[in-house]
Amino acid sequence: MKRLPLFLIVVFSTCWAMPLIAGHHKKGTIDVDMPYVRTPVPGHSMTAAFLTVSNTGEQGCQLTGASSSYAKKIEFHTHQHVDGMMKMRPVDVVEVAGGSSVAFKPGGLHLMLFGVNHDETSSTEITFTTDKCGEIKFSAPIKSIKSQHSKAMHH
Ligand SMILES: [Cu+2]
Repeated sequence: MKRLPLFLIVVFSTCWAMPLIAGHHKKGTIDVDMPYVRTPVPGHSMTAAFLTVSNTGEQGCQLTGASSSYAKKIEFHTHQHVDGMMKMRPVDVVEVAGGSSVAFKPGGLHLMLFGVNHDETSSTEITFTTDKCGEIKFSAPIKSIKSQHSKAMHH
């Protein structure tokens, strides 16, 4: 029996370790906390997702895009007052400075999901692409706002 070339052994051991790394929310210096996707209003194919992105490293990172099997397209949006009205504006990149965090929350910065895949109903995986921090994959539950409100009222 021939010995395997060294590079093949390296490739195999890297593949073996991949699921362990992918199962964790943390990649490089970027952490994703409390992600969730708002259940779309019946009959609508658009919705929003919210989460907090933290950068525990010293170097700043830019989020350059987001994708998911749950949506055909995902954009970064922010809310702005324009002529006394709240309007959503697309944002190309989201800067997360070293040692800081950025909140995507209702009424502020959010992920806008277009062309929702109604087959996925309980959770989905979202991937961020970044300039210097690699790809960040995380799982987000799909939740209705109603259930959140009733939870909040118990407090
Ligand atoms: Cu929006």
